[in-house]
Amino acid sequence: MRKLLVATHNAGKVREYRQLLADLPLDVTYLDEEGVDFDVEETGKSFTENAVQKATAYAEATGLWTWADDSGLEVDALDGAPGIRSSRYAGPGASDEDRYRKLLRELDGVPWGARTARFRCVVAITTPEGEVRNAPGRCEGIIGFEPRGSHGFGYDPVFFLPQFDRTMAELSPEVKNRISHRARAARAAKRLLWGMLQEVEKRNQ
Ligand code: ITT
Repeated sequence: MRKLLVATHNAGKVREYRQLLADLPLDVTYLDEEGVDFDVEETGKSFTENAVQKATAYAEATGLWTWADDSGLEVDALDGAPGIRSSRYAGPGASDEDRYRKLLRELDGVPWGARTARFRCVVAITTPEGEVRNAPGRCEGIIGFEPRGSHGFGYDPVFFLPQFDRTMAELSPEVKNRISHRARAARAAKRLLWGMLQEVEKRNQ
């Protein structure tokens, strides 16, 4: 079976993609499993540029079909910050909790109605031949006043979803994987991937 490298070092993402890609006719593998231990610097100005940069670099290095994403949180009251800097928001070596605590401090005094935010994700897929496709996904919510819940990762404990009356970290993994920015981007990207695989089959016939 053809291998698909999911190019991330984030254990939370690995867990979610294992579930989301389980039904593909592909052998899904990860950077650690492949012994790939270098990092790709994210120098792009958008989630799309960074996702394409990651997918391309790891496909070139490994010769495998590669799936990479870039994701983050945009907070309206902070003009879209932390945005593409979401993983670096509290500096190097910071934990998920350091990052969401910093976010809560920055939003101190901002009322409920002005705490609107969204998670964004772009998935990029590249082939070793250099073909590239990408798909976006987003999920709207509100930054709560305090963390709640223990599922998920990253900013999930402070990302409140009014339609569920729960934070993302209070949702079961199954529900998060249906409604999240990553799930939406992944569903669209899976369709693109099917198309790419079928094109290759046709060319090889
Ligand atoms: P890779 O680059 O190795 O994939 P990363 O953690 O650096 O891992 P990103 O560059 O995509 O990933 O940064 C995303 C950051 O945004 C991540 O550190 C989280 O803090 C946050 N984030 C992304 N998706 C999230 C989600 O589903 N729930 C909570 N926080 C999320």
